[in-house]
Amino acid sequence: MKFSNNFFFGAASAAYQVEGAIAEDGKGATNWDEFVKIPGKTFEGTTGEVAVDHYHRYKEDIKLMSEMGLESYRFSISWARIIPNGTGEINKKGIQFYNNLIDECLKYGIVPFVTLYHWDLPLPLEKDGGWLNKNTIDAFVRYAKVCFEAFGDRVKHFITFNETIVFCGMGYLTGAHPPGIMNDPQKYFQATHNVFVAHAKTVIEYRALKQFGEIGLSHVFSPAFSIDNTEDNKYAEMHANQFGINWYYDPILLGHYPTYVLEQLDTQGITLDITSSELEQLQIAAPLNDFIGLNYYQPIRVEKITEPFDSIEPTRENSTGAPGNPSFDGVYRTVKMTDKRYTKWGWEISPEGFVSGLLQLKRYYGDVKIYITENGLGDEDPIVEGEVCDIPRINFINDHLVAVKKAIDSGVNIRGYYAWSAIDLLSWLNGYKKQYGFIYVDHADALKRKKKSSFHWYKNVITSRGANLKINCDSR
Ligand code: BGP
Repeated sequence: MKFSNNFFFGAASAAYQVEGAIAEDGKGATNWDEFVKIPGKTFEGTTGEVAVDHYHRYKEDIKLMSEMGLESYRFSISWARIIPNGTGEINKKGIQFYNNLIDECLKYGIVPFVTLYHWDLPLPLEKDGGWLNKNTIDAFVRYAKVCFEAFGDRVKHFITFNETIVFCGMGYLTGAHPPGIMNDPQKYFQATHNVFVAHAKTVIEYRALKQFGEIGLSHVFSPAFSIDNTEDNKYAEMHANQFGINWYYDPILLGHYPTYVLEQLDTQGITLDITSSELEQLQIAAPLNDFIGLNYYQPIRVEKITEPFDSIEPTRENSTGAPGNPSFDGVYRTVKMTDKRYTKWGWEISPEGFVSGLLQLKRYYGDVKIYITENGLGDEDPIVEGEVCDIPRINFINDHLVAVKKAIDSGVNIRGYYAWSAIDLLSWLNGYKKQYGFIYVDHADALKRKKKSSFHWYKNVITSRGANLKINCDSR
């Protein structure tokens, strides 16, 4: 159970969830700064105003990460810190902040892995139509270029977008994320297409700059499995994977859309504004893309809907990953199974589903380079005699790292693992109650940092390159 020396053991975060300082040093407002003001949108009305104050405490945080032995830190850049209104002037103080953060990582030999878009869109762009407005594509490409030129000498790993399916799905189908629109598949698919084009144009731009680093994007990886072997439910599995995996991965890795989904959209009367030059950009960019990032939390179990059903009003709870929802087109629903294990938030715990999904991905896309850019357990960590004893997180990450190793041994080209998250942070909709970090943040005591049990455990994993992982954990 040893991982090779060129495999990154990392951990991740995102600007809005850790930084705070939302209006400091010239930063512009974002879609999220506005959205969280709407009553009922987030748990107890939590906002990113302070978050865990990483903006001011990044030195302390990076030092702790280095004590943990972290090899790479995945964080995102807030577009509105770099270009406050999204398209206009560049904010020198924003550039300075990320220069400092990057340099701090490098000081300790931690490789910075940078996400350019982890959901916080400059507010003026959202007001002008956000990802439905094709001007946002060009604005993003310019912002990306500014980042490449400012940071590319030291940052050699860039992720363009984080989880298109989530910010577009929650933005235009369930309304749980900005811009808060519900049940509008037309807008949802158009937004995803515009994001893919923005990715493609950015990859082409990156190559032209000859920075000799890597670029890719991170997708949710939630492989669908039928609840049984009936023909109907197997069909539901295929349909769910076409819409949840192929629609997202094909345009990036193969440079075109899956025919099945295009035909389905046609029958559903969804017509997208896709130009031939955009399709050409997708094709040109696909072979220039270096890797795909996978954010794996859980698989989905699906069954075909055969009877008419009452649609479920989306709530914060049911739109954030717990099973029970019909698909937007009413073809299948996700199912909670009695023989599976679930987290307190109802997310299935399935390292075996991870391995099966990875093997399927390899069969479909071949030898593509993969980073696991997120994986972790959201929990309310127990505090025993002042110590944060997050044993369930240790078990979760242990079992998923074992799954990653199994997949590598079966020929899947995985080059790194980033636990979500390095430090406790703001969950978009679940506030501070749902914790993911190796480092605890005490909200009752001036945001003091404290090492959890998992901190010491992960340090050992990294030092031993996985030799301390427990392999026989099937009985959990
Ligand atoms: C992913 C996001 C992360 C993070 C994680 C956990 O989809 O990329 O930013 O939030 O999910 O989600 P949650 O906080 O809802 O449990």
